[in-house]
Amino acid sequence: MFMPVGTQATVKSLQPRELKEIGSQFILGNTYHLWIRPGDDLIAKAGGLHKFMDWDQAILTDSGGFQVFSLADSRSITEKGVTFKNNIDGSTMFLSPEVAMKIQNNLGADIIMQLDEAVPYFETYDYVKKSTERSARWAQRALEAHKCSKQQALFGIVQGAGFRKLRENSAKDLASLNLPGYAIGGLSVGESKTEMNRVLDFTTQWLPENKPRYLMGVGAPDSLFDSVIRGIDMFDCVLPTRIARKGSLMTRFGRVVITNHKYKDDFSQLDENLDDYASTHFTKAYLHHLFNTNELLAYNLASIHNLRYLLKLMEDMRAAIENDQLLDLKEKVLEEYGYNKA
Ligand code: PRF
Repeated sequence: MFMPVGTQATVKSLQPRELKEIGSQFILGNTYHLWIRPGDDLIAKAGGLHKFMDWDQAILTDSGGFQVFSLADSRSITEKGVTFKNNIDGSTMFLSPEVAMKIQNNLGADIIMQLDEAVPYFETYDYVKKSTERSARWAQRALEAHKCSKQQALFGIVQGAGFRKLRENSAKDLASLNLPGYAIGGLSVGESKTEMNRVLDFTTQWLPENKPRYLMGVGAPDSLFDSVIRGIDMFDCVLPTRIARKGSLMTRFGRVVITNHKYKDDFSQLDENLDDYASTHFTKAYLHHLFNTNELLAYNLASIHNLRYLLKLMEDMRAAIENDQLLDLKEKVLEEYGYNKA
């Protein structure tokens, strides 16, 4: 499955009912951002994140571990946790495995993530080893802090960058905690696709087969196929909604940059093969016009379209798996999308 990203308790420009209509069963929220604004206490007071944002399907919240990576210039890490300089008002904030659990217990998501450090891919072996072992200890602490609340499934996050032995140790450490699911982190952070596949090739074997495996931050069609083939079940990514807001549409025949002049008077549907509201009601010329005049509806329609493209792709993959036709589907979809062109 693919989870649209709703960092700030909203998938940018979409109403929850629109998300439901395109078949989204899960969305992803973010501990760090919701902790800063509006605060997890406020969301608890509102009755939890589902109620606050009126989303009656499932939610997964990420732990803040990605911000340890992306806000590297304004944070410091010790065994205890991570001190951040709040990027909104400059104040100092402390996030530990226990605090990340408390925040996520308050938010009330269905799946919650341990605090980890998403390690930069090209760090030295010594640093990655130190960081990955610390993340495994943080998983243990998260589990202890979480024991009182069995409603929420706690997932651990495998790190270890490109080092086989460190990935193996990390996966085995987490597997020994008998968690309900496992994520693979620290990928899609600047390494090549070949590198990512190489790491997946040796990492998934250490994770239990009967528990979901979640590859964090991946959403390009070719990577989705490559990862599902290697045993991954769940994904999230800002890609479809982020590129949508820049006017880039994911379609059966590849990316359509709708701001391109050639779409000015193209009255064909956004995508003849998709069944969502945006694709079935509007022409390329209309969306081109909306982007050209900076109209807000542009973001909504393009985002609905791209998310539906990916959710449908996952539906097709699930059906293909049932029929043992995943490799055929991969070849057809990627060929049409234009990946195999020299
Ligand atoms: N850790 C956490 N969130 C993440 C990642 C990670 O490694 C990634 C890496 N692609 C995306 N989101 N906690």
